[in-house]
Amino acid sequence: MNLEKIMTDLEKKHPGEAEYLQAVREVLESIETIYNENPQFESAGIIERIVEPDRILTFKVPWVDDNGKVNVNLGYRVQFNNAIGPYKGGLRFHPSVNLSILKFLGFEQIFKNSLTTLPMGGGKGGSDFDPKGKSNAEIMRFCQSFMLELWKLIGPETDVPAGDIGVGGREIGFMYGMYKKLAREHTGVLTGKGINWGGSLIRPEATGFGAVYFAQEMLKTKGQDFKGKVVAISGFGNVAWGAALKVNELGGKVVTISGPDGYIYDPDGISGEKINYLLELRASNQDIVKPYSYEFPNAQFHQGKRPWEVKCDVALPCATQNELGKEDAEKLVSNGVMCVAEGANMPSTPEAIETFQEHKVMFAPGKAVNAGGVATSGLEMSQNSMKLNWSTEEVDMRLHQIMKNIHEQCVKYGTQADGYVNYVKGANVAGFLKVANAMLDQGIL
Ligand code: NDP
Ligand code: 2IT
Repeated sequence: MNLEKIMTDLEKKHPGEAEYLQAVREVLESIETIYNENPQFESAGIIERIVEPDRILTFKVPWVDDNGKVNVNLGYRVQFNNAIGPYKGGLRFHPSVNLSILKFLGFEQIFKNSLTTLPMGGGKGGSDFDPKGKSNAEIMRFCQSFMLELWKLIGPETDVPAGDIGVGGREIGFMYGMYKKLAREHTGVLTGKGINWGGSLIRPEATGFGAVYFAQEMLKTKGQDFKGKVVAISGFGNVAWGAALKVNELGGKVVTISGPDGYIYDPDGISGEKINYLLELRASNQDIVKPYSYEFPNAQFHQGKRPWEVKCDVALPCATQNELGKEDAEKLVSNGVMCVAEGANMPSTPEAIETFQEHKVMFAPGKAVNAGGVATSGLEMSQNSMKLNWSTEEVDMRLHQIMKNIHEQCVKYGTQADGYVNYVKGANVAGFLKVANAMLDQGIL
């Protein structure tokens, strides 16, 4: 593989798609050796085929706001690769959404879904719609208009979207309702559904729970656990919430949460009633970080800053891509961080990852750590197919087992001669091999 040539060609073909190119480079760097050892991959053009999505669908989403004004947003679905199962991946509603971001997320999803051991291909979609400050009725009208186009492109055996930033249970409900009306079918076409109409127990918590189960396995390799550990978390959305709950349950202390405007440091720990209070704030569509510091006076709000300057044992970035840079990584290292596990997708920059690896800090990438979300989506699909509901214990047990299994795969393919586990390499190689072999079996498509 001539990595630099592949990257130069891709940059020419897709100029300015920084996040997509960043994600591709990381995977190619990890798999270079194994790719070169298996010439059948090269002769089947696996790299050239896997880096381009099967198709990208874009559409207009017109909707009327509460003042009667007509608004137009862009809608997308990137169907990246379906070698091992139907396209599967979330929908993101955020003003920053563009093709580069959705292509990076769809590309990552291929390998993440492969790691789960479940039959799911990779895809992603969303819109540049900003849910912040919108009324419930506006959210509903937007979701309905979005689905009016999307429904033709998806299906329970074709492409199964779910949530991501800005898309939670409420949005999935509105979109599912519209799909059902148009398709005249009650099927598992979306995951993250409500518990009374086809959803799975534990799906809301799954990404955060899974991330902490994974970090628990990392700590175990050093004979450690979460008891008494100080944990810095960024964001306070779906993933951060689940992670905070599980860290508390395992005896750790969560001292930070963050939003786009800054972070909260709460030395007393963020648990119990404080988490319920945060959920109330979130439901009201407000910024949540600043009001928290008014309610709990021991907590400090640091405007415009990121939580990575706080002394912690474990860091769980759970907000968004490229939110942890080289300087942040250096700060964490100098403060003695032991383990960094990515709840979000690609939150650490390549320079930050290099810093952790140079200092032999345990570091694991989003595609391994946060795979519990999509894995539990896969379990929701299984329950929908069987028309059965599993208990909380059953889903949680399967999720826990899947996370342990992903950890084992990372250790298998990522352990270096000095014993340090390169989880980035491990996750990329394990995820890639399964998909590449499936592509070999199925011919040039
Ligand atoms: P949510 O919308 O529930 O929460 C996102 C959180 O990140 C919020 O606290 C939000 O703050 C903050 N945030 C968003 N954009 C920015 C930004 N530009 N700068 C700083 N903070 C920001 O999303 P999720 O929790 O679902 O997703 C978080 C991450 O986890 C994403 O990377 C997503 O791709 C990934 N992920 C999600 C999964 C899921 O099942 N939901 C599964 C696997 C990965 P505020 O609300 O105040 O704007
Ligand atoms: O990034 C992700 O894995 C998700 N947003 C969840 C995708 C899913 O289909 O559950």
